[in-house]
Amino acid sequence: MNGFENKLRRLLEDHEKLISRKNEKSDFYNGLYERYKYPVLTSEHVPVFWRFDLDPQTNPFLAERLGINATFNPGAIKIGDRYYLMVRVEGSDRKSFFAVAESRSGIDGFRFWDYPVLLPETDAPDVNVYDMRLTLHEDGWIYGVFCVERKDPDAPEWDTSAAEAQAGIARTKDLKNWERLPDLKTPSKQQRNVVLHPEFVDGKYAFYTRPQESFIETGKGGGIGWGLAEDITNPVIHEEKIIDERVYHTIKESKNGEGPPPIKTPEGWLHLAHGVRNTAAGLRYVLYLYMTAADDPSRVTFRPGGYFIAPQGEERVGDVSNVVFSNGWIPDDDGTIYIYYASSDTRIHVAVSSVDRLIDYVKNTPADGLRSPVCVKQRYELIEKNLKILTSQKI
Ligand code: M1P
Repeated sequence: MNGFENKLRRLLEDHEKLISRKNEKSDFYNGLYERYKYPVLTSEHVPVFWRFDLDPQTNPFLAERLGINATFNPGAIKIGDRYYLMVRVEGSDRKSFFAVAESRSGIDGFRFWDYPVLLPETDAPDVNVYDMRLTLHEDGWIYGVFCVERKDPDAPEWDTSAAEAQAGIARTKDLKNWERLPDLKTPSKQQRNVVLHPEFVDGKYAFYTRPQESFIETGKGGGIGWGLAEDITNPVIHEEKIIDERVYHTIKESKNGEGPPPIKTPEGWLHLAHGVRNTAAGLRYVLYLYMTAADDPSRVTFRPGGYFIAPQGEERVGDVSNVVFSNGWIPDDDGTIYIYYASSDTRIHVAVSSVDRLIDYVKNTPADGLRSPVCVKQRYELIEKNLKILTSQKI
């Protein structure tokens, strides 16, 4: 066997070992969810045949030809007994695209399908597409709502980084064949983190939005918005109202955004979102939960204070450090919830919880006190109660 074949065999064996590795619960404990030891997907999980030219005639050094930089921010859905992630795969050329990875367990064994998604375009060419939210809508379609980025047409010629973000929409029945619909039109100049609600509201398609004035900063805009569109094939939101605003000195002081589509529970709609604050070391992204009314998904009923998941250990480091972001979770028939979150725009993890635990969390976690003295009072109440318990039990 020559050197080329040896190297190729080694590459394929190492790759197979990685994707067939069993995941294990980590030692982390907070009673809310279990973290897992290994990321469910990294750039190394991407098939060897997406990266290398395997022909010794055209690639005698078996060199990587099309590198992969990261796998992150997946949409998620369960169909039959399989768990699917719609992964944001970013090439070493910085362009993102979507690819489906499939698993039988939801916590490990995710394998990419042979080809990434071939996403049709509108008349305005896509420059970059990312962060698809998958919604199984009651109209029978699976919708993918994602961010589509193009150069800002209002930017001066010399400014080669000014971008405009809008919500792209496509739909499918099988995650393979996609129909592209027009981009969502809203009163805002830019949109990111747009999510389609799974049910009709007043007979209309309901969207969570995130209006923003510029590409990075939300400016005077921001907050998680809400709007209705009559026709999904010509999606226009005329009125956008903010249902979860940015708040001074909280985890969502700079900006926030809806995560995956909310989950319907007996107590209302359970929402996962990200909150962003600024620090001397740059922006810090964490995840938080909130709940809205069963009969009105735009009316917030519970707003637990603080974050639900924050980056830890290796999660804190990556292309955009100190970030956790989620746009995919899967509620299983037995009440288990698989929360897929990416760390530092680099890799994908899973945290496992349940509907019951998350309802308990949103209902019983005190709301943010907004001021230190109020927060100390909250903690005093907890300590006093606990000391009585500990003393009486003589623990
Ligand atoms: O880099 C962190 C995240 O930044 C953006 O989120 P937001 O629009 O809330 O700032 C997104 O581009 C997201 O993909 C990215 O993970």
